[in-house]
Parts: sequence; structure tokens; C-alpha cells
Amino acid sequence: MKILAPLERIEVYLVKLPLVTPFATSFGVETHKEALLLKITCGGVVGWGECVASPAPFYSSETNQTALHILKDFLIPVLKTVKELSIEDVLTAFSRVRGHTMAKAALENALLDLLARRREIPLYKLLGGTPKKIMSGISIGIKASPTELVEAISQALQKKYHRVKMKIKQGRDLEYIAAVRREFPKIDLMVDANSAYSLDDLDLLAEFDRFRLTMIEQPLDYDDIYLHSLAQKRMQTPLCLDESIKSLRDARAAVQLGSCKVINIKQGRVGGMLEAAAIARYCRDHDIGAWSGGMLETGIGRGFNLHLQTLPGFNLPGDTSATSRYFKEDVVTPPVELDKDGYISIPGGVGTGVRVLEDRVERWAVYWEKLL
Ligand code: OSB
Ligand code: MG
Repeated sequence: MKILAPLERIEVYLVKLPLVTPFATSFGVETHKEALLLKITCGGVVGWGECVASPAPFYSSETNQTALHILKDFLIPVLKTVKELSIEDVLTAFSRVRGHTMAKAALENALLDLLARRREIPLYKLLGGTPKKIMSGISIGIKASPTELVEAISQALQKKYHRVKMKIKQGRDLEYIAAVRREFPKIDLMVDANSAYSLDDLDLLAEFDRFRLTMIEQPLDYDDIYLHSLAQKRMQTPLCLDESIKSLRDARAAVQLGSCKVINIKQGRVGGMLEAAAIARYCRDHDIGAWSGGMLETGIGRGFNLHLQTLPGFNLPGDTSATSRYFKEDVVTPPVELDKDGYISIPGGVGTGVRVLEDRVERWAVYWEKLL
């Protein structure tokens, strides 16, 4: 994937959008989505990328401020040293910077969108994907009572979401899952613990087997692979790793150790679309389920997640929900919507296919800087 040079301008916006409903997980409650957006201009064409980091290091160690620092002081200076700007050369140059996968992914996003728009092709085509309708899935935060949760799930099912994920934590688990299963015995249901448990809780986690969950996401430590292999041996329900997988190497380790049967692939968490594609291929070749996760992205990030799911290996519904579930006013058009069967269409047109509404970006921006 070549022909990018010379980049004319790189700008960063930090936007802060109010969420329609607060999103509660085992690591905290989010009332706003704060997103770092990158705008790259080259030859009169503009590409956009989004960083999936949060304001606080509670999901992963990166934050929007660390991403800004790494982009500004390391990744963008590295870009200037790459002679021929192919994406592969850029990624090789980035590999000198250790970690900071979310910062790297944001820049890779923007470059891929730019490249596809310059070639006047949709992003999935640039990536080698097959266009299709994408399955939808919803991730429902921790609610104040099982009744409230059942009500939220009932609303999601009316919209035809293909699978439901519910967030859990210590003390908000058995009773909540039991209530949901009583009401909806047959739905595709999974839980996400965001590292709320430890090895001492294996008996409790094994009790979840009776609920016939399709998987339990990230029950143990955010950076662990080995302990999850012990947990997987003790339970029937497939484990899915999210936080622990930051690269193809991590995915290999997890699969070979038997730490999970499914991987939640977030392109931002693993350092970008190309690494995400490689993990999905690896999953396909090793009979491991794979789906695209979400980070409450604006329509920019969600556009990338949609195109990603056209690639081989993504065989399960992910965390791609309708825009209206997150924001009253997003920064792109068209919004993500579900059809009557719960499927989502890839936005048509070149690049990610979404059009960034710059007046809205400006309206919600709390910070702007020219980085190149
Ligand atoms: O663990 O998958 C997660 C949101 C923010 C941080 C972590 C997670 C999530 C979600 C929501 O589950 C996914 C989405 O709808 O974007
Ligand atoms: Mg998760």
C-alpha cells in the first residue's frame, strides 16, 4: 500500500460528546466520550482517524493525553523520516516506539482512510475485505437492578440486535445473569467482567456454566494470559480475551496456552487495522472465534470497525451498535443504523465512507492543535 507523500498537514481535535446514557463497567462510569481525532491532509484529500483511548487509564494504560504526547513527540516525527510513505514502512518505523498501540492505531487509521480516499476506493477494498452486511451486537452497562437490566435488554431485542453482552462485576453477577436468562432463555448472551475477578473466584465463574453464555469476556487481570488458561480448564463456557491481547504475538500465546476460545479484536487496542486483520486470520486458521469490539467510538472509529468486519476471520457479532444508542449528535454522517433484521450496512463511498461534519467537530472540541 503505497503513494502517500507528501503529507501537507496533520491536525488533532479532542472532542467531548455527552453519552445518551451513562455507561457503567467494573472499572468505572462514563458519562461522556472524549475522543482524540486526527485529520490528515494530502494532495487536497483529507483522511480522518480516531484514537480509542479514554481520559483515564482504567481500561488500559493509555489515555488521550499519553496518545497526544506519543503522536506529537514520536510518531509524527517518525513519519517525517519515512522516505516512501507506504503503510508498511510507516508501521515498521513505528515499531521502535514500544507499546502505545492506541496512539499508533489512530495515525494508521487516518493514513488508511487517506490512502483509500486518494485511490477513490472504499476502505474494505484497500484491506482486501468482502463487502457484506455486518451483524450487530450491543454492550449493556451495569444497571442499578436486575429489573432495569432486563428492561434495557428487552429494548435492544426489539431493535433486533444479534447478540447481547452485559457488563458484570463482583456482586452484580449471578443474580443479574439469572434474571436475564429467566426472561430470555434463548438469546445469544455473553458477559464482560473487565478484569473484575481473580483466581479465587473460579468456583463462582464456573457456576456461570448453567446460564449457557456464549462466552465470558476478560474475567481475570487486564494483562494476564496464563491465569486465564487455568480458568478455561475449570469451566465449560468459552473465555474471550479483550484487554490482554495487544498484538498478534499475544493472540498466539493465548491460543497456544488454551487461555481463550474467542478473541475480542479492537483495532485500536492492537495497534491498528493491519494487526487486527492479522489476528483475525490467525483466529480463523486456529478455529478461534473472533469479533470486533468497540470503545464507544464516534462515527469515525465505528466506520473503521465496520470495514474491519468484512475481513476473513470475523465470524461472530461484535460490539457495533446504532449511533443513537451512544450519541444524540455524532460528528459524522450517515449514522450507524440497524435494518429490520438487525444488520448494519457498510457506509458507501470512498475511505471509511463516513463524512465528517466539521462544524460538529468544532462545536464539541475542547482542544485543537496543528501537529504538522
Ligand atoms: O470492555 O469491551 C469493553 C467500552 C469501553 C471500554 C471497554 C469496553 C467497552 C464496551 C462497549 O463494552 C463497546 C461499544 O459499544 O463500543
Ligand atoms: Mg471488554
